[in-house]
Amino acid sequence: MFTQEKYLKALNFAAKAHGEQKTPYGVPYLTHLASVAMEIIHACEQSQLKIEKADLAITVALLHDTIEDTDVTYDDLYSEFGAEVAEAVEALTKDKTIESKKDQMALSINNLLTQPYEVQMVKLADRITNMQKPPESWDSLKVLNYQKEAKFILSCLKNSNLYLSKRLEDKINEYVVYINR
Ligand SMILES: [Mn+2]
Repeated sequence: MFTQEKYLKALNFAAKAHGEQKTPYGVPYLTHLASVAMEIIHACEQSQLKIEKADLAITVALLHDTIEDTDVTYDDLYSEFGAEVAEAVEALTKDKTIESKKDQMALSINNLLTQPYEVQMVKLADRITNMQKPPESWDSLKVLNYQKEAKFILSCLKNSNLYLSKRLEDKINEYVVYINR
């Protein structure tokens, strides 16, 4: 349903942009992007999303951290992938000039709510992917707050996709085992 050409264009762009960057688990950052894309591909199949919507969701999944974590700008994405993709990735980007992390997330969610469901889905898929075993360096409070934040994301974006909402709900429930470890 998704063309190889489009997938590879976004994957290669993300690979170059993230370069040597690693995940908190010490593996190349591309593994995070591939995991988010995997969640999105399953969701598109489960929900039988139209091909244009699936194309957008998968492209945005692969590019979703480029503005936030690399030198890539909105204009770069605009010229390579067009306005729809650039706006989607920008909405998925936290404004780090805002002091409080809570406000950064709230504003990003507000921006996402103006985006189509297939873009909101990427935020759910991102959090599903990030609800793995927390890094050893996190204390219980940080783990608890991460679970709370996931609940907030789910409550705001649950209408975007039933399958992903259920996936995230399950992940949030399973996460309890990490809170008092
Ligand atoms: Mn991410």
